[in-house]
Amino acid sequence: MNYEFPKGFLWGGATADSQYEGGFNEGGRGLASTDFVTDGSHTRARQVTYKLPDGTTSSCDFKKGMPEGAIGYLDPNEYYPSHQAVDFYHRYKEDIALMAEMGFNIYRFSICWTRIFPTGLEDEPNEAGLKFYEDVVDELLSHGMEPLITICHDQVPAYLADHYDGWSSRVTIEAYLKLAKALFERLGKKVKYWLTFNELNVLRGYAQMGTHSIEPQVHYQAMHHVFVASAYAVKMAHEMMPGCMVGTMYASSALYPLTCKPEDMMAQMRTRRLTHYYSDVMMNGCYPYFARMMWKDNGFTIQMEDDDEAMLAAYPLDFISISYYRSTTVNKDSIISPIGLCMDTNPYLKATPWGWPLDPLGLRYILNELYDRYNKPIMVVENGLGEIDEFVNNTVEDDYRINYLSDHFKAMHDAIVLDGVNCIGYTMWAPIDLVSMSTGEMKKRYGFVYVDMDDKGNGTRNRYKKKSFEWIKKVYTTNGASLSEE
Ligand code: BGP
Repeated sequence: MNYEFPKGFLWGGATADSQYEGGFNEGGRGLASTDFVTDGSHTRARQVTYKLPDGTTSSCDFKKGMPEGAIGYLDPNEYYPSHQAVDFYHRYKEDIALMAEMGFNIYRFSICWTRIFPTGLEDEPNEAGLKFYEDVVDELLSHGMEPLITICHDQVPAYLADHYDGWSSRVTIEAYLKLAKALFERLGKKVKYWLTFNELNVLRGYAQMGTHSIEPQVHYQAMHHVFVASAYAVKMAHEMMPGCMVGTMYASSALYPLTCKPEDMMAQMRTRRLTHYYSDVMMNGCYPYFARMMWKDNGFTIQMEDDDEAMLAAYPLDFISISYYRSTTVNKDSIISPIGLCMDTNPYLKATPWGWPLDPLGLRYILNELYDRYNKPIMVVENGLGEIDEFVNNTVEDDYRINYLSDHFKAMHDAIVLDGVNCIGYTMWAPIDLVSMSTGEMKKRYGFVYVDMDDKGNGTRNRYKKKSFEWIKKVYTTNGASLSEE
């Protein structure tokens, strides 16, 4: 089989500021909600630490809410991985050179909101923050790489979370649009591809949404504000940067019924709708009919302003982007979170040490499912294998990573070439080892490049090429053709 991809296919990697960048108190940067999130482990969830109005301190799961009036708090006895992360802030030139060496023609990174607006409410952007990202963009362009920018990756300025309850408030819409405008003004001539949000369908709680409550009523109202903010950002982007492409990213595990029992099929359909809820609004420009049924059945009231629905209709996204790591099963007795998440495994599939089922064909499945539904270009902007690497003789023999990616690339190729899906690019998560989002661990590694750092942030943070480095270089520089020999 010839696995060469269509000419012009974009190949690269993806990272997020809170897991990669560090420099949390440099360049005038303000505190972000993610700066209060501690490390975790297989058994202990990551915690966000906070202070109550009476001065006492406590913590809770980072995806949960925290008591009303509580504010983010840095405990000197805790380790907060976002503060230094793996130090892209000081090492971006070295990292971008490594990416170029691997043959990337695109690199996806996210903006730390509080580098540009330290509280979210300033009238003018922070020059040092804008300059940092402009330097990153210039460095990419000098190596022939397209920047793909995620405007907001799972965070809000801590000030907006503490004083306005984050996305519960329309103040956060205004603050977000100020951020978008500052970025479009400064980088618009150099950057064509933009994502308004990351994994928007699974955002939750204080760390990601800035909300103190995770009650579904609060969540769905906050999400309405996110949808509206995204629509206004699309409008602004089209006006300020003609020819640009704006998308949003959705966490897109394939979802299978556990059996063909009609009850399991119904459970699959119902659960799937809770995910499509988010992408339908932004791709089709209106809430799907089942959204209104869901609000009614649960007694939710979504407050809208007069123009909101017209904005959603007028400014749908130009393309859809997804993360794909795993598939999931569901049955009539599955526990489904209020936002539609189900994490059941699959008896036919092996899983990673973190229990994520390995399912390359699921990528072909989801690409078809989304292209059938929206018929707009798709980009896979996250996919990769989190594994425990053994660092020996300054390298890692990571054949498991090569096998995982090879299988997923072939499935993506088949979706494009055999099924006709218009998938235009792929950015692998994460080309250089960084901190895990779900656990805050360093030992859950994804990269082609090993970073000398442990779960508590100890280490030189020096970079070392793994075996997969040369392999990916061959895949990317032959536009997939080298896969034909495997
Ligand atoms: C997605 C996030 C990323 C990233 C990835 C891998 O949910 O968008 O930020 O971290 O998952 O997950 P983890 O780091 O938990 O292994």
